[in-house]
Amino acid sequence: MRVGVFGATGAVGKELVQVLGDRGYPVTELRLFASTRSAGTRLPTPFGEKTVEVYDPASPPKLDLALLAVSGEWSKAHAKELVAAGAVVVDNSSAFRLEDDVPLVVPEVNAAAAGGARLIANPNCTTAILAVALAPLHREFGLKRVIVSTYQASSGAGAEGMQELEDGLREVLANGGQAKNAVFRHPLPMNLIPHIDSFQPNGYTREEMKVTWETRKIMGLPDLLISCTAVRVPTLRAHAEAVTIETERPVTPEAARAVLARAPGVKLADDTANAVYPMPLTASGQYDVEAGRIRSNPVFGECGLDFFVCGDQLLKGAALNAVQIAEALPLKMAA
Ligand code: 2RA
Repeated sequence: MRVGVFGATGAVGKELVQVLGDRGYPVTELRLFASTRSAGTRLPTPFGEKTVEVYDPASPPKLDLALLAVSGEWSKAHAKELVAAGAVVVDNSSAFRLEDDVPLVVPEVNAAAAGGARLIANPNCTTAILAVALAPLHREFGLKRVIVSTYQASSGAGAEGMQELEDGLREVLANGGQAKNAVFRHPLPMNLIPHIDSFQPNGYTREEMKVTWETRKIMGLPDLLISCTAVRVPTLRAHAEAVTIETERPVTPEAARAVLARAPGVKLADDTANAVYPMPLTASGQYDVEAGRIRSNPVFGECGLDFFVCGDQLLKGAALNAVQIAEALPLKMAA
């Protein structure tokens, strides 16, 4: 496959290249695209050293697969051009996620939705991490209500967000006072920020509403009652989520554990006697989403369950999911 990675120098772009290599994706030619600032940079990749190029809309490259880790505006402007030039496009941005004719895919949940589509949307990281654990529970017990609180790492704001956290921590530890902030709305070190993306008229942030809108679409449950509080926390690259569900049918922690233990993409981390539970430190760098702290929720009685999940935001939340989508497609090399 002739593969192009767009936004190749960003946090997700770099992971895309690495995941393609790690999973042995059949790449015959890899092209890296980024902004003019990075043009000409030579980057080591699992497919040899590559030179970063600038995309020219006047002559789109001949690709079989284009993986986009760029802004929504860029995707809106150029994704369909790439499709017209012969590529299947997997887009990480929010540009097309809610369009009826664009599948929004988490392969463990709805791989078939990709069908023969030539433009496929990759969900928001928080949604993808949640969906791999919610879907098997829904299949077994039926979901009625879902309440989520997130603990989202700095990587959700890209390489700049991670850098701002690292610089800020160093500054605060060395000199005290407050860290500077430009990427985040407030300093992140020693802080939590319950504000990710813009506030909506209903009082939720767009990040919170993405969890609602996208989970409904991926799971094919347009009326699912689901609410989210999204919080940025000073961790580097794994998002954690505390989840409460009310189910249609009775659920026990043992039964939920058994379901999650065999769910693809999930790793059970639920041994409280030995202090084993999902954490950013253990989930970072892993493909699977950790699930644990599974217990009955007394508010919803025999149909109530609480649990905690944690997944690498740059992998299952972005690059890994995009490559899994590509793997699930019936892709053929263009002539
Ligand atoms: C965040 N979900 O964590 C966003 C990134 N896609 O900021």
